Amino acid sequence: MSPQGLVVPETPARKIIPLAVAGTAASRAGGCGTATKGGCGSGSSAGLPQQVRDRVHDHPCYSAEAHHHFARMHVAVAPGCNIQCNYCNRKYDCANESRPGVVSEKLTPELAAKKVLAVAAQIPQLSVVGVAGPGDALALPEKTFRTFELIRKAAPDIRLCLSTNGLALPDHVDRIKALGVDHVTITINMIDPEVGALIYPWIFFEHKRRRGLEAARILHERQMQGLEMLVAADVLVKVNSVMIPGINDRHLAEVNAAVKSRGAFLHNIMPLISDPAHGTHFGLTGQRGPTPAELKALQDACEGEMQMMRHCRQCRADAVGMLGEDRGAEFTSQNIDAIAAGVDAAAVAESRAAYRSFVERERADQSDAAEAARAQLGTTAETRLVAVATKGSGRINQHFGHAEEFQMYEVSAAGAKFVGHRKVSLYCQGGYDDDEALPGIVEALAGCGAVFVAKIGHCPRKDLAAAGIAAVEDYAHEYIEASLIDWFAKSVAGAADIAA
Ligand code: CLF
Ligand code: SF4
Repeated sequence: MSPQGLVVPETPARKIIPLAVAGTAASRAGGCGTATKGGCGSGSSAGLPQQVRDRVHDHPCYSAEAHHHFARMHVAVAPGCNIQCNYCNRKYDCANESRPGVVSEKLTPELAAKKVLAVAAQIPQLSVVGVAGPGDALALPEKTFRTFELIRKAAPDIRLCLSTNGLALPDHVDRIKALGVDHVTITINMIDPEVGALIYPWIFFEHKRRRGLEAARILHERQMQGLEMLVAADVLVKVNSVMIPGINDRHLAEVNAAVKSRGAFLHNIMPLISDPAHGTHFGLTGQRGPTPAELKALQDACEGEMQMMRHCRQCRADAVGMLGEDRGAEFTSQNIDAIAAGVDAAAVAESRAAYRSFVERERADQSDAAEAARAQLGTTAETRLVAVATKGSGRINQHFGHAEEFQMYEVSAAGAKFVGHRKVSLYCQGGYDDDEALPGIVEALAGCGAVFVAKIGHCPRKDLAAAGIAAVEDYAHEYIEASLIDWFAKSVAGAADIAA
């Protein structure tokens, strides 16, 4: 049964799952959430101790699988910063954890807590609230901590998350732990101060502005100290690194090894976003960001050292909703009061719990389906890169024309592995300029053997085919992983319609 008030995906009879397996899944309804039998790709929690799995199971950033089902929100309570990054313009959000582009509406801790209740009442998928800017969460820590206190009281089951540049971190680890903040992100772009001096023109530390090598050395030491203290306190640490070609791209493998050896849980290497319009030092001096291929090559090279996050959407400091969507505009300081008025916090918490139970069953079923599909796979050395149009829930449930991004999977004898996403312009624009967007979308999907969609029109299907990309509608509304594996098994056997 679906949680009250929640629209859950339809579950059409699957063509690819033996009945006996579906029965097994049903009998595990409400089970312990062992949803990762492997194959989920980056961020998979397979192989982790159960206690750690439980802590990342519903965190959309710490678990690639969870990001299909759970939402996050950021509360923009931290306006100030204690360092300067060359990719940041203070007019915009902190680029460590959010995309520069639009200034967030700053909130007081009280308003932030109210906003969490308002959002939770409308988005039962909400599992985590983070403070990620628009400056640094620990530059003015009292606002951040007061916010966490209020949220903890109002919605104790929601996870708390914090993102910081790390400079002030060693001073606050005890408080972070005491407040029950179980997930902390540190942005670490270098371990060599020579590299750091090219990224950070100054820091403000112990009442003094420091520059150059001295600044980078202090920042590095504080980041490593903070990371070690968090790990010792049993807080899960994710490290974000901004990949800056020519500056730290070759250096990030060393960063990866250094943070892994200190116990970081997950590494998220993000592309530099650089645009002269943002007015940043890098934007104005023509520093480019990495290409998707360069980013993937670095992530691949670092994989194996530790878990790599590949599903980051570089969201805003006031982002709300599933990763890849932003419903922040629905919740402004003007309407939060009205939405929050009359919200019954206990009923909302019940609705979240019901949604979690539903997702548990769904994830177990998806996992069993993928396992059953994998049984068809032989020992082929072939791989296929494919794109999927999805609105979430781990299903192929979006029309080609409605997709603003495609999730990318690499399918091989090992299963279907999530390897990232590609953003595109919306194809379906109500009949206006539809065709103009198409060449860009086809280009963005270059290298894919197929694109899986809930539906697609004749015109884009034809253009994709001309580019060697098969449009596949056969698995509409079915599970992504099981469908891709099934398609791959058939395509390797020569039975599927592959244009490549
Ligand atoms: Fe927010 Fe960051 Fe927590 Fe996630 S985001 S504070 S860990 S709840 Fe996630 Fe957004 Fe990427 Fe950050 S997709 S930018 S990694
Ligand atoms: Fe900007 Fe964030 Fe860097 Fe501070 S830490 S300068 S807010 S990108």
